[in-house]
Amino acid sequence: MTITTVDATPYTWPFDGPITPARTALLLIDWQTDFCGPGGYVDQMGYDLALTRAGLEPTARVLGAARELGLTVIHTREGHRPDLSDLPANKRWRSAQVGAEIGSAGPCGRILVRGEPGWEIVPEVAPIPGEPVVDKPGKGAFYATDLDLLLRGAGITHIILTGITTDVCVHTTMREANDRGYECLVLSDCTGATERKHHEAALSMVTMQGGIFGAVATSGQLLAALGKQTVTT
Ligand code: C5J
Repeated sequence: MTITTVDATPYTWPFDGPITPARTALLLIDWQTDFCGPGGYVDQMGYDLALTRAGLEPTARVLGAARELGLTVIHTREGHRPDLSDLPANKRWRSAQVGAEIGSAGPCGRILVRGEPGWEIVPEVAPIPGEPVVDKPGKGAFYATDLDLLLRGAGITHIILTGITTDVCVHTTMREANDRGYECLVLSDCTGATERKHHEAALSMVTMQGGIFGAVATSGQLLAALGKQTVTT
């Protein structure tokens, strides 16, 4: 099996030659019931869950390949302490305006509160023992977390991003990672947003100015580069 580069947009990823599994992490961002499950935060706001669930199946395939090849796998969860002491007042107020106040009781327990059923990662892409789970109070996975320490400690220089939502937590995390010098690839079919136009715009933004935040590819393009399947776009 040969591991090679990814036929990504706007450049062949990574910029510095074939993928090196020992230096590459797969990031699974906020695959929580609150963002893609019935009764969760996104559902309570009235969005179409099909859009945020669409990336689950391809992400599960990529996760399987990453585990087989020994890539570092890291999961994240957005959520707040039960006493809400880490919840900014404006974030709480805004969520209340759309009928899904963070910390209030919903069908999946208290919305976006750590330890509640809605905050859990969905079974399709659930972590297995040994895979770190980073809990974050904000949108970016680097802010107020030890993600950077985990990555640098493991010798990671390259990050492949999946998760939800494309335009919020995935984009913020990709920007944070890019500013820290990580070489990033986002998988277009392993993400999703509450509105399709925002998903598309977010991916398009990554590719501007020569790949201002990194590159975009499909899971099929990545799996082909990893020697795991023939390319499908
Ligand atoms: C949002 C997230 N969309 N995980 N969070 O509020 O993207």
